[in-house]
Amino acid sequence: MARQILIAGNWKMNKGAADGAQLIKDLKAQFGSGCSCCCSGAKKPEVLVCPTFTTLSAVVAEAQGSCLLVGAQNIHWADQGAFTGEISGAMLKECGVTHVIIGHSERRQYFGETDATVNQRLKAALKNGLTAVVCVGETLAEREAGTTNVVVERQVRGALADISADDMKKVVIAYEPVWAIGTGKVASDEQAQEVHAFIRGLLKVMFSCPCVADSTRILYGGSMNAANAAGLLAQPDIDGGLIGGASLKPADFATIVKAAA
Ligand code: 3PY
Repeated sequence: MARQILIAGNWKMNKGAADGAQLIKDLKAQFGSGCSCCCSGAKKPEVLVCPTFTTLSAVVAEAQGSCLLVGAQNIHWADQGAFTGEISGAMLKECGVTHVIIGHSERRQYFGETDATVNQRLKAALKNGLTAVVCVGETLAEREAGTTNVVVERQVRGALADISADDMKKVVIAYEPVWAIGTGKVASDEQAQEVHAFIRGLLKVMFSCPCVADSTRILYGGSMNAANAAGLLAQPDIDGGLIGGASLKPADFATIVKAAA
């Protein structure tokens, strides 16, 4: 099954509203009017940018009329209430976002995110009609101990607990080996493909409908950049990328999008 490629930029805690809007202007200039590099031709990668909460509205406004999609980097499971520092799905929708990243390893590592909270956040995203990019990935110690598949399986099963085959239409999985995040180290094409194929096989086991495994997009994340994107994106089970630092550089991000087209 042909899966539409998704190239997603995770801006992390970078770019305030003015800088974020400027980055969108620069991206539009890279893509040409109407984002021709990603909106024309037979293959049309989706392009998503995920700024900080306070930058969302400015970026949504600047992205209007272009092919750029806008997402957030987190969502709380409650609709409202005493959850200092959190944000609800309704609030994100009010800003005009359509996507949200959930369970990034930085959230798991620094903010106590667990498989259970990832699952709660995912349910909130789906309830609010948002497409979720759910992140999984092993640490270096786990890889060296030979437990990559065990860890990734636990994370995927935990994140997707009680999620139906129908819900999966709005779920994207991002495999991001923790040892490749912010380190400049990248999984080889083969290492990445191996885990992606494992995740797809797992989805086959988890969902009785085979179309779930065939149609769910699995992105690679972790130091994907303009130089290594083409090799990674050529792998049969890699359906796009979740890009950190390179998504802040318009020319590099555009190169990655072009590599996917
Ligand atoms: C990275 O590429 O470093 C990322 O964390 C993408 O989410």
